Amino acid sequence: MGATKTGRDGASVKFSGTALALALGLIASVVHAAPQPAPPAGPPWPTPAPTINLADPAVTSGTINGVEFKVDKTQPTGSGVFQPFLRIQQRGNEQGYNTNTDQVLDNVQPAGAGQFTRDVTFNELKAVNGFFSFILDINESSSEKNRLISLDGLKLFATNTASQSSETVDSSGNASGIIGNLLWDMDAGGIDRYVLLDYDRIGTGSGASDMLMSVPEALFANPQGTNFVLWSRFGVTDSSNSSTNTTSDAGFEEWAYTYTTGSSGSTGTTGTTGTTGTTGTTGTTGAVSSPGSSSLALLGLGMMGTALWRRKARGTQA
Ligand SMILES: [Ca+2]
Ligand SMILES: [Ca+2]
Ligand SMILES: [Ca+2]
Repeated sequence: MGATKTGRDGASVKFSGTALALALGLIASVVHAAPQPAPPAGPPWPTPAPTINLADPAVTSGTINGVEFKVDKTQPTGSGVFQPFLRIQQRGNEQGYNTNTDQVLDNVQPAGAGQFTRDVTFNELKAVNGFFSFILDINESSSEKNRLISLDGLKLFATNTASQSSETVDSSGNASGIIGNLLWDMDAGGIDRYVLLDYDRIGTGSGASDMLMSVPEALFANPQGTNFVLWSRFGVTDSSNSSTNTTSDAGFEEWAYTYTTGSSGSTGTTGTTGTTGTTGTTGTTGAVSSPGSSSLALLGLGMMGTALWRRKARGTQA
């Protein structure tokens, strides 16, 4: 503090020097302001790094254990089948699996037949071009901080037990009481994987654009169960920086299965068989040709008339 005792003049000189330095700095910054630095490619990504980063604008798809995850903004159309079967919602992190039973884990209620959370049979699913297609519609707040969400757990089961209700979880908090044959696991082999999603890139609203998950047909070839169960968990991976978080917030996340109805094309071929029936009608037209003899007679009369007129005309001239 001894330096402050320099006296009023000294302090004044010191202040002027600072003011001058500030002024020079401003001029310098104005002079060097011409080239603007490029904006960052995306938010600082969370650690550990995502297995597939679908929030990164440079990434469009990735594969985990043969299942592809892809940014897909195709809206379901009238020509295809689009069936939601699981809605999950909770702040922080959330998990659930499709069942007809109400109030299981973080499933959105009501559950049951005709609802958005329900049992699904393998008979309902249909592979097109070798893949079963599932669509994920996320709903997060659109703010820079909250728009990210991590898909941390995903398991596919076959089961003969409908309307399951287990809420048992393991030491990591993942559902562990689902009865069935495990067909696929994102974290298979004891490796913790996750997919990072960005609401601003993937879902611009409920029922709009989505992420597409393509499951190879072979995976469901011999499921050993009549019912299909999908369990998923979101928001467990939390980013370590203060500008973003990957936890769950806002509205529900929704899974649906979808496929295009290529069978309508073959129905069109059946229509062609109907044309053969029309050929039969042509035969009937042949029968109508008998009254046509009268028109032939009329034609004959007409020709006679013309001949008479010619003769008459010739006669007048002679
Ligand atoms: Ca979020
Ligand atoms: Ca995981
Ligand atoms: Ca959400």
